[in-house]
Amino acid sequence: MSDVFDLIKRAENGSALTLPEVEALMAADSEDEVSEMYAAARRVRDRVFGNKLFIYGFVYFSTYCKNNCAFCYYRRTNDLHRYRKTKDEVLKLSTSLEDAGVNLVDLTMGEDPRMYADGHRNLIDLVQGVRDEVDIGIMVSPGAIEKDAFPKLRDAGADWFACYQETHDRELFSKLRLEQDYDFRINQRKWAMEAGILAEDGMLVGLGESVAERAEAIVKMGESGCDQIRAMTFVPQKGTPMETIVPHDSTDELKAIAVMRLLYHDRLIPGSLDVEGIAGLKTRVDAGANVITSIIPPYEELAGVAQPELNINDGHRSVDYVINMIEDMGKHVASNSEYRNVLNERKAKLKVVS
Ligand code: SAM
Ligand code: MD0
Ligand code: SF4
Repeated sequence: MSDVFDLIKRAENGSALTLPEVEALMAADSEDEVSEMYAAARRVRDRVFGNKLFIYGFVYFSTYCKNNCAFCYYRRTNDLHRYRKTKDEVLKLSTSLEDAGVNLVDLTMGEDPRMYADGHRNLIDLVQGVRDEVDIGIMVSPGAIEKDAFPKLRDAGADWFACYQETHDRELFSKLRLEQDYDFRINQRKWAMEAGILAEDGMLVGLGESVAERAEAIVKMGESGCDQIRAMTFVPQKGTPMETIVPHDSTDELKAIAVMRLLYHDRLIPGSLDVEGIAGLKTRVDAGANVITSIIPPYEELAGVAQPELNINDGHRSVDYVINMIEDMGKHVASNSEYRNVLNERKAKLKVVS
C-alpha cells in the first residue's frame, strides 16, 4: 500500500482510490499528513471553483416531528418548546435572506404530520409560495417522503432535496434512526434525482462508527451521484438517549471534508455552522468545503438543528457576519447567477425518468 502522501497526490491528480486506500487516508493522523490533506483539498477546490464560495440560508420552519431519532434534539419524545412558522412568515424570511445575499434557502422541517397530510399538500404549497417570491436556489429538507411527491416538489420549484443517510451501515442506522426503513431513505435521493431534483447526502461523525465505516460512507455517498455531500460531527443533545456520549472534536469531520474533496473534485461540499458555530467556519473552508450552510437570521425565533441556539441571536450566524468572514479569508461569495449556472449544469446531467 502506498503512503498517505502518495495517496493524496494521486487523488489530487484525479486517480480513483480503492476503498482500503480511502480508509488509509481517513486513518492518517500525523500532523504533516493531515495538513497536506487539507492543503491538497484546498488546491482541488480552488482549481474547480476559483475563490468563490456558496452560502445557504437556513429556515427550520417546523420543529414538530413524528420520528424518534436517537441523536436528535427534536425527536418526538423529547420535551421542548416547538414551533411551526406560517406560510407568510416563511415567505418573509426567505425574501429577507435573498435580499441579504444568500445563494439558496434551505427549507427544513421535522417530519411534521401537518406538512405530510393530504399528499404533502402544505409542503408543496409552501415551496411554490417561496418559488413565486425568490429567484435564489431552494433546497427542501422534509425527511423521508413518498415517491409521488418528488415530481410535485420539482414542479413547485425545488432545486435540491436533502436527506442524509447518516451512516451506510445498516446496523448502526437501526440504532440511530429508530423504526425507520434504511432502503426507503436510500431511495429518497434516487427518486429526487429521477425527478430532476439535485440531491444531497450526509454522514454523521462521532457516533461510534469505525474509520472503515467512515471511509465506506464517503465512497457510497460519492458513488450515488449526489451533487452535494456532507459530514457533520454529532453533537450530544439534552434529553436524548445519546446525551452522555463524549463529544468528538471536529478533526474526523474535517478529514472527511478533505477526503470527499480529494475524491470528488467538483461536488458541492458544505461546512456547517451548526456544529461549532461561527468558530468552525474557517477550519471547514480550510479543509476544502465550498458551501457555508446554516446561516440563520437573529431574533426570528428560528432554531438550528445540532446547535439549536449557538451564535444565532448574537448575530454571528447572520448573512452579513458570514460574508465578512469569507472576505477576510480572501474568498468571495458567488453571485446568484453564478450559482444558478452551477445548478443548471448539474441538473442537465441528471438522468431524469419521466
Ligand atoms: N427531519 C429531517 C430529516 O431528519 O431528514 C430534516 C432535518 S434533520 C433535523 C437534518 C440533519 O441534521 C439530520 O439528518 C442529521 O444529519 C443532522 N443532525 C440532527 N441532529 C444532530 C446532532 N445532534 N448532531 C449533529 N447532526 C445532527
Ligand atoms: C445545516 N442545520 O446545514 C442545517 C441542516 C438540512 N438540509 C441542513 C443540518 O447544518
Ligand atoms: Fe425528526 Fe429529523 Fe430529528 Fe429525526 S433527525 S428526529 S426525522 S427532525
